[in-house]
Amino acid sequence: MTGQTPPDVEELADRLDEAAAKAAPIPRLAAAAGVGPAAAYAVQEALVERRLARGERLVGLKMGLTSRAKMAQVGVDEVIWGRLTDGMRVDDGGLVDLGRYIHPRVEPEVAFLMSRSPEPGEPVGDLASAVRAVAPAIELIDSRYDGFSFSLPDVIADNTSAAGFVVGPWRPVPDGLDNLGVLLEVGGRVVQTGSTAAILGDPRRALDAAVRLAGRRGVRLREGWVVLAGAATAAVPLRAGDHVRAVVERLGTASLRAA
Ligand code: OOG
Ligand code: MG
Repeated sequence: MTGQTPPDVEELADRLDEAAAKAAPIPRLAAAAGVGPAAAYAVQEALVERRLARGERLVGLKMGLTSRAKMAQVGVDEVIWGRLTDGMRVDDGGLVDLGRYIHPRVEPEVAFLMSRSPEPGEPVGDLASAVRAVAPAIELIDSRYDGFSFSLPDVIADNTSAAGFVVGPWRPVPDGLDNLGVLLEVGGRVVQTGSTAAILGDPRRALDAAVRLAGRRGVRLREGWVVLAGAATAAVPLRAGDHVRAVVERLGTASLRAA
């Protein structure tokens, strides 16, 4: 970890932790606290530390805003990353209790399973050998801010809105991952369509970004970790009774239900 930890990092992490625990939104906090992107990652780390202190385990990373559709939806245009814990995991086909969230949304994703820890600065071309499997996934995001509205440092501090994730069946990485059709269905109706090409041109680039950006903060991907590449389409609100499926061509389906 580099740089000076601003004195209010712990207090800001407490506010975000409490908002998530109570499912009660809070006003944006970064601008008033003078928090830029670097300090925001320190808040994120402190926020996730609270989960780890309660017994959760770090199981991977998520990339965010790796597609134009997502950048446009939230009005922030930089690639960001957050941390995934086992407490956020939802079984494939599992039930999500909406009472735990503020204004949850779902989005279709591609997940990678790491077979080893990539070296810092490892060329993108070599990263394929660090991946054991790939799967369709759904990310459940839930901004802890009023109106699902935030600046770049706000969303970084809020662990990039991470709230839950479903991973479908793992399979070996196919030759091409760069132009697979992506659908998001709610109740059997297609609500979003896209392509994996929307994810930085190829979801493998999201993996490269994960290695580089997390590496800058001293975080290295580990064997067995999951990496979410970032949504290929905009996210949609999750409502009670919804049955959500993400379908990725050649990879298959991941699903969840909301109660
Ligand atoms: C920020 C998280 C973005 C993605 O896949 O692009 C993200 C948000 O949209 O609230 O997870
Ligand atoms: Mg996402």
